[in-house]
Amino acid sequence: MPPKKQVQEEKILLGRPGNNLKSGIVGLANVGKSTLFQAITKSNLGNPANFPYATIDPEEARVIVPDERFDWLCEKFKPKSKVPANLTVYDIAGLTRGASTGAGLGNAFLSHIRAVDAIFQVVRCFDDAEIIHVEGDVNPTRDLEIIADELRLKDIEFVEKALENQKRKTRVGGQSLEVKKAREEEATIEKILALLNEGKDVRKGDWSPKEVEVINSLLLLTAKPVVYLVNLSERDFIRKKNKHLPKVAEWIATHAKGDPVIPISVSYEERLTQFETEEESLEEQKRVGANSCIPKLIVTMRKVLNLGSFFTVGSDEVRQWTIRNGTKAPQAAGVIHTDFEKTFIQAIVYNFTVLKELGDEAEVKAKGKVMTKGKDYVVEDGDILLIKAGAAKG
Ligand SMILES: Nc1nc2c(ncn2[C@@H]2O[C@H](COP(=O)(O)OP(=O)(O)OP(=O)(O)O)[C@@H](O)[C@H]2O)c(=O)[nH]1
Ligand SMILES: *[C@@H]1O[C@H](CO)[C@@H](O)[C@H](O)[C@H]1NC(C)=O
Ligand SMILES: *[C@@H]1O[C@H](CO)[C@@H](O)[C@H](O)[C@H]1NC(C)=O
Ligand SMILES: *[C@@H]1O[C@H](CO)[C@@H](O)[C@H](O)[C@H]1NC(C)=O
Ligand SMILES: *[C@@H]1O[C@H](CO)[C@@H](O)[C@H](O)[C@H]1NC(C)=O
Repeated sequence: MPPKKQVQEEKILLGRPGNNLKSGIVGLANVGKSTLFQAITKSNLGNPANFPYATIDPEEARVIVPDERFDWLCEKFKPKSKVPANLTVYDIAGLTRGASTGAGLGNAFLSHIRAVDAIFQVVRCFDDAEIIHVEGDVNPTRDLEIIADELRLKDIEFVEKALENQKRKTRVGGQSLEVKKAREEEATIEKILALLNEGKDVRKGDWSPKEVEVINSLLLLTAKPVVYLVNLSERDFIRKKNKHLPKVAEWIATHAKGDPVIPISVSYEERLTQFETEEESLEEQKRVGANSCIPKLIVTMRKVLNLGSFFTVGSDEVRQWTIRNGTKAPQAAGVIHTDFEKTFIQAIVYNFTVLKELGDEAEVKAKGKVMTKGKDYVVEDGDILLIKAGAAKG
């Protein structure tokens, strides 16, 4: 039997479009968020010797995205200027139970989460009598539950309001296109509400592209991707063992299947930032037999945000650019310069894998691996591009 013809629907990603996406560190009060944030900004990714950026303000940092391909390209082209990709990280104040109804920093806190595109959720798996836990004792699954509930309750409140507004639009009746569309949207909003009321997060739902558009317009908290960071003692981190970890893994498998979980020791990371040089820090990591998690955390965040990279190379500049998965050549060109999107002519493309394999650009050309692509080309992670664009119209 021949395969059924399928209408190829354009895939739409949950979340804000664009490439300048932001992540925020979230957790209950006193789980080590600010300490982690400091460790990130003081690490060689947040405070690199050769690049002119670091912490933007006390709550916002721009961190380099570590990428061996970029390092290799810089080594190869020895450019005057090297521009790596970056990720923005926010330190968001601690959440307390009841935030959705205004407790603690309440709504201010939740609006900070609304402003980021993805969440690092810090979970405390560390017993320390000296540090007072807001809920009395260390119980990571209860903490996970509290945060999940608060975010979901806030979404429910928001979606209920949206539904009310939508009903005002459909109440007029009739068969106009506008009303039909409003009715479809209303059905989607009801579906979202039902899912939330079942105790599920919006990002775990199965949505059509049209539904995704409605979800994206609502800026829901539980639609944002999450990377779980489990804060361990240095000792547990190094021996890769902690009595709470299996329960945490189980909770995440049940409530947030597929979301990445990264064990981290905030105090170890902080200690590593206290070395004068990167070499000394690396030596210490080698000595104790455990690597810093900060590079992994940044790379994982990029992945859950569906961000990939293309490169532009040359003796003047090697630069890593950020695009969302599925971006076509003209939009990728638009990341380099807004005008290029409109005046795009073609992209000259080869990729990192081919370059590394063949050794240099001349060889890539000689082997016929350089391609010319038009406006429908979907840029792949690792592509090396040269954009041809016309003169900007005045
Ligand atoms: N001894 C010790 N104390 C730490 C360590 N990490 C954090 N603390 C202490 O734990 C408390 C809370 O740490 P923070 O990183 O500020 O916690 P937070 O999650 O940002 O808390 P919020 O202020 O609610 O955002 C502070 O008193 C820190 O000094 C650590 O590695 N060792
Ligand atoms: C950081 O990355 C964003 C895109 O993700 C880009 O627009 C911005 O120019 C970059 N900043 C620096 C300083 O490289
Ligand atoms: C996070 O874990 C570290 C151990 O890595 C611990 O020293 C610190 O106290 C923890 N933070 C809090 C506030 O629990
Ligand atoms: C982009 O998405 C496609 C299909 O969804 C997937 O196969 C591919 O690995 C993704 N690429 C990146 C860089 O995430
Ligand atoms: C790189 O390009 C070659 C052809 O030039 C292609 O076969 C290969 O799949 C590409 N690799 C990636 C990772 O895009």
